[in-house]
Amino acid sequence: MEEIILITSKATEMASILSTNKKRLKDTHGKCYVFVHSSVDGDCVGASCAMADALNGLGIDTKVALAEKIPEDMAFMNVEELIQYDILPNNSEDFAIAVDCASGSRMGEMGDFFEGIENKIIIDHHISVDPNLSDAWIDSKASSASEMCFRMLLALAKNMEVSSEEIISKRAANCLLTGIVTDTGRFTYTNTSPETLVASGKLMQLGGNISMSCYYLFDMKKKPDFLLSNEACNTAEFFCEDRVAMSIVTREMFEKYGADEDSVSDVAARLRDVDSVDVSFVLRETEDGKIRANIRSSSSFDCAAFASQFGGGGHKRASGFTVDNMDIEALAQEVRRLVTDEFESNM
Ligand SMILES: [Mn+2]
Repeated sequence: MEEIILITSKATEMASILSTNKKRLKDTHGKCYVFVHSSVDGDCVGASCAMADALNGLGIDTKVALAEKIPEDMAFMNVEELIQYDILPNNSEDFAIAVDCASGSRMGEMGDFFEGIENKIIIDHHISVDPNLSDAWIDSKASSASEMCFRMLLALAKNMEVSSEEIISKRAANCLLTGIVTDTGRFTYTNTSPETLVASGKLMQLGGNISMSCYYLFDMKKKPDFLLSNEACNTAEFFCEDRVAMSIVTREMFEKYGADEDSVSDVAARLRDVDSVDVSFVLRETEDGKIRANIRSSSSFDCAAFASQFGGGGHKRASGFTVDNMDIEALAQEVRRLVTDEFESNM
């Protein structure tokens, strides 16, 4: 049986770019910023905060640049001090690391700040930029950005001739494990590889706590959120011979229960799990007047390709998009039409 190797050549390349910049940042008093996508999730928060924690420990002044507050259910990660919410003027000495996304267009209000920094690396498991860019490590087979960041930090430890415990604190290990748990759906999605499990075992040894992450990110629900999630399931429509499910969640429904913005984040997966369903959609009106769509599939239906028609992206079995200036019923009608066409012609 082949030995499972976590430190690959790309992990090593990223680590060596970081060590080179460590010296430069120290000499010039530049700062390092870690950037993530908007509508944050456990993976991008976990990966970015673990990076900031580890790099600060190595003497690189690092913050996670975030335009939005992290959700309350991630408070257990205890990372507030690592986050900077202000957008600062660009300093030519700064260094940027994009994790779980590859360009400013995915970063909301932080996008221009990221694009304005010249020296940067990208660590991402979504395919959105040329994977051959020298300063990018794009691995669509990796379970999560957190798994990739863990492997990069192991390479960095090796490069600096220190132990992994010295670079990866208990908090960082817990952040990384939380990211892996999030993006693998607690190790149940097909992106869970032998490498993912070995990495997770090592992160447990470093202090990560799987059951805690699972409780806060998957199981714990506030009552208003639980009630809205149930209503979103109960009012879902099924079409294309029950192979498609769609739920529409309006502001009115949120207000009826006083439920949080992400209270329906589990609904797409619950609908997808119905045995006849190949693909599920949840459309919800956001607080800022947009419509957010989440798509999940259990079959060959390509969620990322579907989302790209609306300027979104993601993975084959899970994706999303956001639209502006559109009525939710009109969007639902458009989604019904497109998905019905696709089922009638290809599926
Ligand atoms: Mn991710």
